[in-house]
Amino acid sequence: MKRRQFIKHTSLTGVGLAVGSSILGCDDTNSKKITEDHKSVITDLKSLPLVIATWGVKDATSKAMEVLQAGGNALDAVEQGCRIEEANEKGQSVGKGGLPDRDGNVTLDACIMDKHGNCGAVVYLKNITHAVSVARKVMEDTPHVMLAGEGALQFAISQGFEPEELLTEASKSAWEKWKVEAKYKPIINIENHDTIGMLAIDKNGDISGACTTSGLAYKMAGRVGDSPIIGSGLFVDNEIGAAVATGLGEEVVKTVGSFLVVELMRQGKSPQEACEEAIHRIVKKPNSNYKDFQVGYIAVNKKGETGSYSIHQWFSMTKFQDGVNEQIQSDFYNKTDHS
Ligand code: SD4
Repeated sequence: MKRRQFIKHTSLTGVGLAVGSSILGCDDTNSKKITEDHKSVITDLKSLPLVIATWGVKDATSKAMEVLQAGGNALDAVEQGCRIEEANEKGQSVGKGGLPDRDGNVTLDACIMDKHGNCGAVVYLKNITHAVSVARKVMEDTPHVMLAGEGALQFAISQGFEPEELLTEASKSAWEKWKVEAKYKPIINIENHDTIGMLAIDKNGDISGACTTSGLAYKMAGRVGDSPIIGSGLFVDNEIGAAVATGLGEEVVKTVGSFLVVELMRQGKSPQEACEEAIHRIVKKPNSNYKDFQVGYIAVNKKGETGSYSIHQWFSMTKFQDGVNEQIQSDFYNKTDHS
């Protein structure tokens, strides 16, 4: 996948909520009439619904947009969108076909968060492809926020999820090659795509998000990253906006990254500025060895503005808005090593 083109992409579209949700789905005739009188309003009308996701996952954003266009809510959209990549065996960092831990076990982490601030998560889940849907069940059908390991698996089975082998031939053979040298070093970017984090705003202007991953390839058995941790891998505040992270989870957890991005937006920063500041918190730490790892954030605010930023080049965001489903290269911090 070529990621040669660099596009700075702070979206300035969308102040939809200012004009009220009732007209967001209005027909063309109304749009034109309003446009003639108030030129700025046309952007607003076009801006919602919208969906963004980490990396190049147009099939996933397309599925989410299909749900949103049909009048579905943002929660259904992000779950359905993530399921596309979980089922895609070619993606080796999510769901079925994910790369295993050092011992050859595929273990999944996922979480989901709705417009009310409800959330659910699963960690170290084995043998169930759709971890994001199990996370949703945890949120909706238990008094808890997070289930781990065997308990998460048993819960999933009790909810009708079918256990299956998640280690595909391709991932098994990649693991066997890795075992020859067994170097334990996080890879900066996995070209193709990586952890999928997805954020959506529906026609009512409500926000939800989800995040799903098989975590770092060849991690230590039992290791859990940022992706299922509310506030680190994902955070949604329906009054302000939402953010989701990808990359070396340990670094995201240490800075409670997604919560930080949302709080920065609460203080008035745009999604782009907030993502940049959250990355700066990581790279500007004394003795930060940021040259050795990647972290990327994407964010959306209540107005439908979006942003993304990473430490290194080649992080991207897929965005579906105004009928355009596109992969956009992210701006990044470390320009000196990528000039
Ligand atoms: C983790 N953040 O488990 C995930 C993995 C990831 O790019 O996003 N890799 O740390």
